[in-house]
Amino acid sequence: MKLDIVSIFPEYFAPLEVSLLGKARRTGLLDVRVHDLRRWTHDRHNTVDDTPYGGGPGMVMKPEPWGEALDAIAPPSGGAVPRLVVPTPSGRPFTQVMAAEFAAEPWLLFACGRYEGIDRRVYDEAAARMPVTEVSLGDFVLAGGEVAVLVMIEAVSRLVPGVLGNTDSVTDDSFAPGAMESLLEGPVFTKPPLWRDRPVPEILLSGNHGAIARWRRDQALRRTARYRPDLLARLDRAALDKHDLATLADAGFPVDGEDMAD
Ligand code: 6GU
Repeated sequence: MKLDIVSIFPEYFAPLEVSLLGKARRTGLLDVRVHDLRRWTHDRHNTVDDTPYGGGPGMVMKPEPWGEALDAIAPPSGGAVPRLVVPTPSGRPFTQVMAAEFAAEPWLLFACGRYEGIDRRVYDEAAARMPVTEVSLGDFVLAGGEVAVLVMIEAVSRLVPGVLGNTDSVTDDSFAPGAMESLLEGPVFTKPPLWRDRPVPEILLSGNHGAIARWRRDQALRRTARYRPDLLARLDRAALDKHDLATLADAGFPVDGEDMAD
């Protein structure tokens, strides 16, 4: 998978040399290129921003350097086109589903805005020749898109086949498609079985895999009820058995039975 990143702070991306992602780059699974936007400026001060038309606070990123950057990285006459991903608090929410969709793409181009954002015409022109997705990490404001891009690249890369050592370690994740789709993962334990007078839950030592799966699902349901009641509303009722319904009712979130009319 090809990943291009354009930023006025290329140093932000040093962590992509480390750990899982560093290894995936060295083995050729990920081809990451970081570009300094100022390379596509032509004035003495390498200006990338200007005051907003219509007034208001802050500065807006000028269209010219961005236009040249996108043309250089993804030439208009070239065959393949990347998906342009722009981090912004006013974008669509980034989710595990979106991460999986991005992981299936051959080429992503991340455009890191700073200040109040990038001149809108850059998006409009890019959208005429490549897919463009504006993405938000949540309801808070970062000073720039760089850290958001690091977050997205980590979430996407671990879904690229071969990047994680153990391929099934993603299937139990919170938000993983399947049984955990709308559930938060519960607690985990390892040796020793007794630590500072605190035992590991006995069921996990029982060797009864059915009972362990049931216990883990209960923990996930309870944790989701506590921290993310909004996710419970998304649970597929048909996928809830009697035990799930009892667990949720006990956690204070009774779910209507199928016999109840909506
Ligand atoms: Cl993706 N970018 C910025 N600058 N701020 C954010 C964000 C992204 N997501 C939440 N806040």
